[in-house]
Amino acid sequence: PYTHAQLAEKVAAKLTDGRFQHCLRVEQTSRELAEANGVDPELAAITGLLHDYAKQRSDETFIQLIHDRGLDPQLLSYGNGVWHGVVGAELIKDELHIYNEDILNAIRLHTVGAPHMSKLAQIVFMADFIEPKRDFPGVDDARQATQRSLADGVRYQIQHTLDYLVQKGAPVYPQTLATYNAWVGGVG
Ligand code: DGI
Ligand code: FE
Ligand code: FE
Ligand code: FE
Repeated sequence: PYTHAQLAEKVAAKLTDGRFQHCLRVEQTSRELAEANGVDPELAAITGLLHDYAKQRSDETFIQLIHDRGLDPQLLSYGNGVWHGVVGAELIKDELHIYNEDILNAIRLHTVGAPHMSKLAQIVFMADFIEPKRDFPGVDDARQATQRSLADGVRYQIQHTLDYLVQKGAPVYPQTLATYNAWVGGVG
């Protein structure tokens, strides 16, 4: 297994400096949320560090992986926003030799969420949304909700994300809608 410094070096090599700094902030926020919520802080830190590892790969890379790994063909109708997590986990296995399914699942769903999310997955989902440099209308409400409970934070974020996608007229990945229905809509 790689040391933290080795992993950070591998992440940095695949990202712009700005995106790498975001990963370091998500790492730290994940560590703090883990401490507050009874999750292994080191596991959360590693997952936060790696969450956007695949963010800056080409569309062609993701399209090829969706075909080669037999992933959900509906993915082809979306783009980097959905792919870098759901498909990006394949690159973390291939290139970093990390096969811990708790880590991989949290990364797979860090953008779209899921009806059922582990505490680790909720932590990284929220850390990505509220890390210290995030600045959008509502971010302080999101931080407060997350302090109340991870579940309050998840509800806040998925409602915000669905609202944002609808305002833009962007296509909503079915799992994003399923997350909304499960956490906000009161279905299931
Ligand atoms: O990778 P980050 O920028 O740190 O943040 P992220 O992984 O949470 O979000 C990446 C993008 O994905 C964001 O611009 C919103 C977008 N997104 C999330 N759910 C959906 C989506 N885009 C589409 N088209 N459909 C979705 O369901
Ligand atoms: Fe991301
Ligand atoms: Fe996110
Ligand atoms: Fe991110």
